[in-house]
Amino acid sequence: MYQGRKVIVVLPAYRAALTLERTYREIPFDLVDEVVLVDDKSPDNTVEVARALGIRHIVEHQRNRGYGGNQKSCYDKALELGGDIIVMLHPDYQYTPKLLASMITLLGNEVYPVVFGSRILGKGALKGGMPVYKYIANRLLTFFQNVLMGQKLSEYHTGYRAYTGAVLRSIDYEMLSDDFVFDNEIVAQICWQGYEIAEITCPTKYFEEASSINFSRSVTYGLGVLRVSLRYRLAKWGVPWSILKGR
Ligand SMILES: Nc1nc2c(ncn2[C@@H]2O[C@H](COP(=O)(O)OP(=O)(O)O)[C@@H](O)[C@H]2O)c(=O)[nH]1
Ligand SMILES: [Mg+2]
Repeated sequence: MYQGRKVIVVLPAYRAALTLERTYREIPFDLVDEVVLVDDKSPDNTVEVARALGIRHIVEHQRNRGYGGNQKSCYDKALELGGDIIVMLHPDYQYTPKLLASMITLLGNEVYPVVFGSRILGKGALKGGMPVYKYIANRLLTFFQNVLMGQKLSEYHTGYRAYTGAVLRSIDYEMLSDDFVFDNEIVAQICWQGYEIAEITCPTKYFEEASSINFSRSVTYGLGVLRVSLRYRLAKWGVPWSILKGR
């Protein structure tokens, strides 16, 4: 609990057996009430590791639905458990759980309803091993999207995000893609509702065991980001886009 609010960390998992334990052990359980792990039909023993760690809320997908589909199950479960502050933490240890307290505090004190851990604020992205092509694409896509959506984010592509339960209850995330572009479409829903997104500086970590979107799926994702930005701008000019209607 924080300031009387129920705090839930959701872990979207796929092939996370090698990194789940060190991610889980750094979660601040003085603040975090529940942990939800959704396994996306991992071919490794991710679920066994989760059980051995004593994670109480484990949801197992019967088929691999993808990163977006995984998140939908994460948020459904977190809202079902009455989450007021919901933080998505990738179980591949690419994002440090040590920033959870700062993200929870920002939401818990009602300063902002959404907060992202930005790998672009500060100078760590390339030093942390982000491939150069991803870094350049990140910068260009972010610039393009800021212009078209009238926003001023340092990046749209981080996987480290925290939302209040109220925000997630007000947007219809079920209708979004099951693929990686889910992370970009949900930003469009949030901005359309007028919620402000805070950003905190977050270290970048790329290493052997960590999972990372490959080149061809990055291209699909990048094209998806361009589509989201253009549809959002068109919606501002009156061309309706179904995902933008609230719940
Ligand atoms: N690659 C992949 N990751 C998935 C899938 N379902 C859930 N995930 C989880 O989604 C998160 C993001 O995926 P990842 O490959 O790490 O992409 P990254 O954001 O480029 O590092 C990780 O925590 C994965 O475990 C899936 O079908 N494929
Ligand atoms: Mg990753």
